Amino acid sequence: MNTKITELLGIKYPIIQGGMAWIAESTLASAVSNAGGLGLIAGGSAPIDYLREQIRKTKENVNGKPFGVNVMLMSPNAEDLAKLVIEEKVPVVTTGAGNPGKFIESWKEARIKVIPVVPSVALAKRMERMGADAVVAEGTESGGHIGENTTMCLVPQVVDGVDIPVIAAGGIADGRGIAASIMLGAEGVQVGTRFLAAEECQIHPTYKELIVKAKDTDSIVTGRTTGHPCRNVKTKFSKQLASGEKNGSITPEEFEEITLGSLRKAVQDGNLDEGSFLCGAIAGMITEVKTCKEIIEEMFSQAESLLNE
Ligand code: TUI
Repeated sequence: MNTKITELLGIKYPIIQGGMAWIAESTLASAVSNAGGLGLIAGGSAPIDYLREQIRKTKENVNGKPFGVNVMLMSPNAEDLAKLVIEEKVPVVTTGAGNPGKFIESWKEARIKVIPVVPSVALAKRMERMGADAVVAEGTESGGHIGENTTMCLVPQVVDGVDIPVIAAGGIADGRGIAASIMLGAEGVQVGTRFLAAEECQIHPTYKELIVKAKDTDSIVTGRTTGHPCRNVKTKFSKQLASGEKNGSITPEEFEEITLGSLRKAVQDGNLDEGSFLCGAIAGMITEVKTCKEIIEEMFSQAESLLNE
């Protein structure tokens, strides 16, 4: 499938992997890039030396194929990572959880393709004016930190609002989601949750099992009281957080304290009592662990037959 995104990024399939903090490291990123998509290393709030090593490992693994780094703008390391991607000549940068405006000029000077993730038309327009090459329009179906608008409503409005290519994200895990995104005017998709259940994804087995066993109603949003809503798998822990926020027994400050480090506890320890297992609302549709190559090829073979009907 050739689109403006395959052309812009020099990839076979118009699919980029979500920049999942603590999760998206060189093994997953390399597998996605080697399968013809764009694999990403997530900066999250990881130390710079660790990220430099992950970038170098990925370069070795992908044999000249493109890959990217996601800069999470709320991280205290965002400034240092913004410099590191230039030093390391990373081909593509995506950003999340903020406005990357102040970094765009230096990234463009370094010939980096810049693709901010946006939750609104206003921010998409601002990013276009500042020189972004494309945007990811991410609906509230996504995992992790989310905006309010849905993929179905947000994507066509962003498509109408900007001239740069738009990548759809949030709730996409099979070929139907890709075909629908193309119908909404997107030139590609960003997929996170489906890759949680990839063989190459290095998360704790308990995390993968939660994704594979999830039903349609098994995601829940916590953190609304803090201003940073986050979609996760429904567990006893996340349900207690959500109900504590609702009835006022957990203050926003207490919420921040309880959830500090909770993503690491999920990803590395599979800790069901204190871990935040971030996932998108589409987790219920995912029932099998497969390789990235199988996932991507199946998604596009289904999408192409639907689009050619
Ligand atoms: O960033 C994400 N998803 C994430 S980041 C993350 S780590 C984190 N954990 C807890 C709280 C906050 C972060 C886990 N998942 N997706 C992209 C995304 N970007 N979603 C929403 C936004 C966003 C929000 C506001 C982008 C820009 C923005 O701009 C506000 C402004 O400054 O104009």
